[in-house]
Amino acid sequence: MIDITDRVRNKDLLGKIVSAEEVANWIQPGWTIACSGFTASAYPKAVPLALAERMKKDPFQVNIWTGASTGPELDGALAEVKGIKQRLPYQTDSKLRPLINDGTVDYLDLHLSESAQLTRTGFIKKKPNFALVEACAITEEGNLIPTTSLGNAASYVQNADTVVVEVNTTQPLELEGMHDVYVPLDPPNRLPIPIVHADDRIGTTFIPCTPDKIKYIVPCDVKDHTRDLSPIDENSKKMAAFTLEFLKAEIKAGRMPKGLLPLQSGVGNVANAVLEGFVEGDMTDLVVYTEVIQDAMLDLIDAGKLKFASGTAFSPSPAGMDRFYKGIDKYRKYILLRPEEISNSPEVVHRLGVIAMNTALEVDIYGNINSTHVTGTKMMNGIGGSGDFARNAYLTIFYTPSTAKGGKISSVVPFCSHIDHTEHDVDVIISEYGIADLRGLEPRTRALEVINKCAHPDYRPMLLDYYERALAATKKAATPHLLHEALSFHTRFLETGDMRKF
Ligand code: 0RQ
Repeated sequence: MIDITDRVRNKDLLGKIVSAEEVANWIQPGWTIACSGFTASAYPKAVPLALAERMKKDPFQVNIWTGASTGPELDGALAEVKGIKQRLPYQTDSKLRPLINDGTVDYLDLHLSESAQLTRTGFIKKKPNFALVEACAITEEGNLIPTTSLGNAASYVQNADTVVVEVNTTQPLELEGMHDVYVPLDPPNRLPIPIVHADDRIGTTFIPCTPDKIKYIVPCDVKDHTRDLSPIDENSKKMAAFTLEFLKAEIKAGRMPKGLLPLQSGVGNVANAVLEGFVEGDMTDLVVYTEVIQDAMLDLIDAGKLKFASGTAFSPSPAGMDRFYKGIDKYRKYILLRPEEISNSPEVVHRLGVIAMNTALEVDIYGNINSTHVTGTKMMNGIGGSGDFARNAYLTIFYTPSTAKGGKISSVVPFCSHIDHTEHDVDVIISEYGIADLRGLEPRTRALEVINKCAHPDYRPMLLDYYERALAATKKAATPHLLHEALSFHTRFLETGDMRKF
């Protein structure tokens, strides 16, 4: 067995070290397991892999709560054996997604800032059967030193009577000190979260726990399964260039300080391109208040342009992870990981005046956003933190390439087939064709701005035709729509396989 004795600093706990198989055999059908992990960082690996092996011979299901998406050793392995019944609050797994869309998995798609409170206060289930948490080490007092993300781990440990710890020897002990763990009290006792700058520390460097809560300790030497970065595509480069141009104009207009306001960016191609744009750009003293810290933040630190990055997960590519571990003494001065309830806190996002930059599946001509459901019914990933930031940010930007599926789908439509973020929360929409700045515009002007600036030229005539007919039919109503026809772009695609055919 992997030797973790030096990482279990409370020697009375050494007798609780068992194999992952022993924990997997103890788990009962129908149990709820509240896991650490946010993106492919700091999720438990050894126990889920052993559980999936057991489920191959002895099929049953459990409920899995996490911080957000996880890696293949958890979501992927359990999805493969149809071992998940309930899943919350976010996922991105290609094996899990079809099971959510065929009724096998009950998926609760939650605002990430709210997921800990919903589980802590018993709205979803009184208590999980146990919390399963990856740690670097266990202290003398039984506290847990987290690894590459915090997610909901601290709340899950607080709420559970029983805790199983995976001590991961691939996670360097130098991670100790990079976390700031603060779990708010629940109403009516909640106090203001005292963060006024992205680098403020308000909590502990460990997840509070006690030796008696810890039932089992499992050694693990499986690395975080983070993903390689895909090369930045042309559309993303164009959207990144529009963003930089737009933000420079905001500085010039006196609406933002020279070093901007704290940045939040989603994950994926556009987010990477935008952050890489900052590496090339001339803005300095940048601050990040986000969920996921990615490769580009290391580039920004090395370029001397980033003052500080606060997030809940450190989730770079495998090469970025190696680079981080090699330079950890330097990078740790710039990076802090918080529970997602704090990294995504509406209160803090609002106070700091964050610039929120997230990607949509589709946008409609009035500025509503669909981030989650393909043609209105099939779950893609989930809302994640996009709503936490979009609703509360100082400036809310959504990105979308103008088309999807090789041009057969327009990502600018008359009416979104599902709405995650309403027009009231959206300031700016950017596609590879341009920037629709919707601030201060009433809906009829917004429609023309979105169509003319962001839609693909192939689809502009159809969208203008829809808008003009809606305007006439409603006698210039505040938000003109032909309701019977509003989703016609989607039904065209479903019937003919191409929105341009009807
Ligand atoms: O499908 O892979 O089958 O081809 O959607 O689209 O263009 O690869 O974009 O990877 O940036 O993901 C909104 C899903 C975008 C993501 C979403 C199809 C397209 C492709 C993916 P294929 P791309 P991205 C912080 C913030 C919500 C959570 C969030 C997301 C697939 O950004 O999950 O913002 N956001 N979190 O073909 C039908 C359309 C489509 C479409 C794209 N209009 N109709 N299919 N696709 N547009 C992170 C966290 O919260 C952790």
